[in-house]
Amino acid sequence: MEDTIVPLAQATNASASRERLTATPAPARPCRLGGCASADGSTDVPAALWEKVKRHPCYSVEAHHFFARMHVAVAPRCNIQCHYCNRKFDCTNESRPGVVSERLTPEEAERKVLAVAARMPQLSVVGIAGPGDALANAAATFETCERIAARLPDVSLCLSTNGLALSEHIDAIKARNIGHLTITLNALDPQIAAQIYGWIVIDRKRYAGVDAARILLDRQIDGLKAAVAAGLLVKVNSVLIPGINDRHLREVNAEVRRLGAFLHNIMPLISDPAHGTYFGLSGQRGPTPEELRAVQEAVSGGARLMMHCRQCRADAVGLLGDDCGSEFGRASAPPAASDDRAARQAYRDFVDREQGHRRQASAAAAAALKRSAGGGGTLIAVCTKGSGRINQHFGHAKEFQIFEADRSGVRLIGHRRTQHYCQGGDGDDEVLERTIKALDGITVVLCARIGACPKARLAAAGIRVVDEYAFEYIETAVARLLAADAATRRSVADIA
Ligand code: CLF
Ligand code: SF4
Repeated sequence: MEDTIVPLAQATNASASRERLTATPAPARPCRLGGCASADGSTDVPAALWEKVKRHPCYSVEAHHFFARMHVAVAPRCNIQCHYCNRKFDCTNESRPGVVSERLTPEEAERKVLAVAARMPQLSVVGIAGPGDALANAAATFETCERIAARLPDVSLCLSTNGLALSEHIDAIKARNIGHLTITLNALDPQIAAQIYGWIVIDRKRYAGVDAARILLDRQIDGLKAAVAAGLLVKVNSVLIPGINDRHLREVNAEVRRLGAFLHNIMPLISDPAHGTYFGLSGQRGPTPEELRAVQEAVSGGARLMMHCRQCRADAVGLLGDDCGSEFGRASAPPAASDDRAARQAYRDFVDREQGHRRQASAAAAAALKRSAGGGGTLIAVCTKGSGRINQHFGHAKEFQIFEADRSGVRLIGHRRTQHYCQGGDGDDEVLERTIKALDGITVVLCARIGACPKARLAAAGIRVVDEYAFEYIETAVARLLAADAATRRSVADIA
């Protein structure tokens, strides 16, 4: 737990030491990908919308450095069959494959949420994302939302759905003050959709083929329109499936924008025969990171893109990318007495101050990069456990956040997974080799600390690891690094 979350007291002290900085918002940075999930926070979305996203780690890149979400797995059934899903595994729409540890009743979900809230002041959102479809389990979903709203009114509620049953539940969603909704929309064309879905069920009747696809798409679009009209903040997820919908997603993105969704999340298909899915067993592969990036670039200028999705489990808990769900279960019990609402408010006050400081640092970094960065983008991998800082040892990283830096600024463009290299004080060579592969194309790794051996091994693979900027803001560190490199190049040129 200590590794995943900045303790409140520590975070507050860190903030106090930086009180001399003022909370000046940074100017919006241009982004080649057309705006990335409210990358700059309060400056790149209208004020009313910012209030709705500023503590949602999926809807705001900035929020994802600070705030945690948790999923409660109260929705086991599904009303459609996606070719990338096996019922024994998490909903691929909103999770990475992996069996949900346990399914919960609404009552169990309430207890688990209270237990997490008591230990995690960063908790800001509770979502229902499977393992089936939230609205194919409407009674359990809504009872869970009611229970959580009654106990934790300051925590937001979020649902994920395939959209088949959405229109009929819009009023119920609104009535329960569920403000954020994700709809998975993989295609607009029924011929393409028919290659993605096996069947759908409506009123106990099963449909298949293009007919099923047409019904599903009509309902998804109707639901999306109704959700937007009802004032919900809608995110659309699309699974990128090479050879099936890769060329089509530009059209989907344009429609997502036209229909008024806030965000479009293009996620890579996760396909593995071991998961027992239709795609996994039929050899349908997922996209490479380059293919995903190419599609994201191709939709540039359309709907705002989410670039920091972790395709999390249907029972995930914690900051995105740092799941601590295994620490909580059905048996987790909230403490007898806990003033966790006050702790959440104190943490939110800290984050408000910290984000102000961070925006100011980002603005200074962007100005510095205009002077020092080259024209081409530099890809930098960062070890972080949150707060937008370089605050994790290389050997403790389970993922690297990937940033691109050029004259227009520093942008989060994704993440790459790895495993803990450091195993009880010793490094695992096999893990290091896999990590080097995962860092393909990365120029520099920024971390809080690294040992001499792994540093040398990475250097031999052409990857520089820098730990001089430990605990600095990521943007500040990147700007200082590139400025130092530019100064070195100038000195070398002078000598030559
Ligand atoms: Fe959960 Fe989804 Fe709500 Fe977030 S996840 S229901 S919107 S609270 Fe987030 Fe996870 Fe990606 Fe989903 S990182 S899979 S987008
Ligand atoms: Fe699986 Fe989710 Fe698709 Fe249902 S909607 S089949 S649970 S991926």
